[in-house]
Amino acid sequence: MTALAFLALLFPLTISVLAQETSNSTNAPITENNPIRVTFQATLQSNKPVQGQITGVSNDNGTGVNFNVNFFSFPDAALGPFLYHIHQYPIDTSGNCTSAGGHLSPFGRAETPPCDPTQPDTCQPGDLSGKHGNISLAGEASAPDGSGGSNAIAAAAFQTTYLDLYVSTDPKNVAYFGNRSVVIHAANGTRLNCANFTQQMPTETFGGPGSNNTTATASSSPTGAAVSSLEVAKMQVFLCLGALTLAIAVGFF
Ligand SMILES: *[C@@H]1O[C@H](CO)[C@@H](O)[C@H](O)[C@H]1NC(C)=O
Ligand SMILES: *[C@@H]1O[C@H](CO)[C@@H](O)[C@H](O)[C@H]1NC(C)=O
Ligand SMILES: *[C@@H]1O[C@H](CO)[C@@H](O)[C@H](O)[C@H]1NC(C)=O
Ligand SMILES: *[C@@H]1O[C@H](CO)[C@@H](O)[C@H](O)[C@H]1NC(C)=O
Ligand SMILES: *[C@@H]1O[C@H](CO)[C@@H](O)[C@H](O)[C@H]1NC(C)=O
Ligand SMILES: *[C@@H]1O[C@H](CO)[C@@H](O)[C@H](O)[C@H]1NC(C)=O
Ligand SMILES: *[C@@H]1O[C@H](CO)[C@@H](O)[C@H](O)[C@H]1NC(C)=O
Ligand SMILES: *[C@@H]1O[C@H](CO)[C@@H](O)[C@H](O)[C@H]1NC(C)=O
Ligand SMILES: *[C@@H]1O[C@H](CO)[C@@H](O)[C@H](O)[C@H]1NC(C)=O
Ligand SMILES: [Cu+2]
Repeated sequence: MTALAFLALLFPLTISVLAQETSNSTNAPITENNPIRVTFQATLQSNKPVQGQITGVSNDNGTGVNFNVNFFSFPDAALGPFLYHIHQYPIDTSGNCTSAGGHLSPFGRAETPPCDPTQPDTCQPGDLSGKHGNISLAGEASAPDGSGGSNAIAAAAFQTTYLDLYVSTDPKNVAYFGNRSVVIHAANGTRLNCANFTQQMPTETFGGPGSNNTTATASSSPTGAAVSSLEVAKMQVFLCLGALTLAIAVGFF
């Protein structure tokens, strides 16, 4: 009797331990040493419901990415609360949001259980609305993680800013989002609209090319974006040397 009760108690415990052991999911680390002020923006497609854009700029100290979210022209508040995520793949040329694949989740975190915003490192890095709040047009959206985000809901517009510590602007980081996409969903999961993230040149206020100050451009040059003429010159010299070596080798043998 007691043994049976004991076993009955033990059984679900064993299952849960087993489940934890077979899951490869690890918590997301805070991203550090992101190349600073590198900006990626995704602008929703004009021929689909919901308009606007989301912009991610790596933080000035290299830790995490500051997001500015600006969505409007929602079809119907009743289809909400709306969700949005960074998805794994870019959008295909036809704009079909299915092509985005699943959420950016480089550490094996599955869709369930739902993200607990008080433990954002346990969430999928791409689950931005899970970590920073759903889009509810009925009232003020919350920033449940206390990330200091400010939320203001106009009639049918959603605007928020927050620092996300788990995605990266560094292409060498598995949580890099610069070559991926954003998808906005109705509450039932339907993909309403989506867009590729594309890299933006640093703005004038950041002393980038817009400020016509070449000194500043060099220091804030985004990784892999522009190859300087010096770099091109170096490459040409390298190629010439290579050709020369080849010519000598062919001549000799
Ligand atoms: C765990 O990792 C193994 C080997 O890397 C893989 O075959 C398996 O599919 C992973 N399981 C989950 C739940 O991700
Ligand atoms: C970087 O700045 C953010 C606030 O913008 C702060 O939360 C974080 O702790 C800082 N990280 C480091 C390593 O200083
Ligand atoms: C998204 O990016 C991919 C890869 O760069 C490109 O092939 C595709 O056309 C883009 N999709 C849209 C809708 O712009
Ligand atoms: C988008 O792609 C999915 C999967 O390939 C397909 O089932 C669906 O019909 C496509 N939607 C459109 C509008 O082409
Ligand atoms: C995006 O970049 C990451 C990091 O460099 C890479 O692992 C991933 O394969 C890339 N994804 C696509 C769709 O190009
Ligand atoms: C966000 O919306 C989803 C889908 O409607 C829901 O499952 C989830 O509980 C909501 N999260 C919060 C914090 O309201
Ligand atoms: C979700 O809602 C949309 C809009 O009302 C509807 O067209 C679609 O069929 C629904 N999808 C599911 C899976 O319920
Ligand atoms: C570019 O530099 C010139 C000379 O320093 C200055 O007069 C001009 O206002 C600058 N333009 C911009 C867009 O900053
Ligand atoms: C250009 O930017 C650099 C670095 O921010 C600064 O030191 C320099 O004074 C600037 N030059 C001009 C002409 O504004
Ligand atoms: Cu999504």
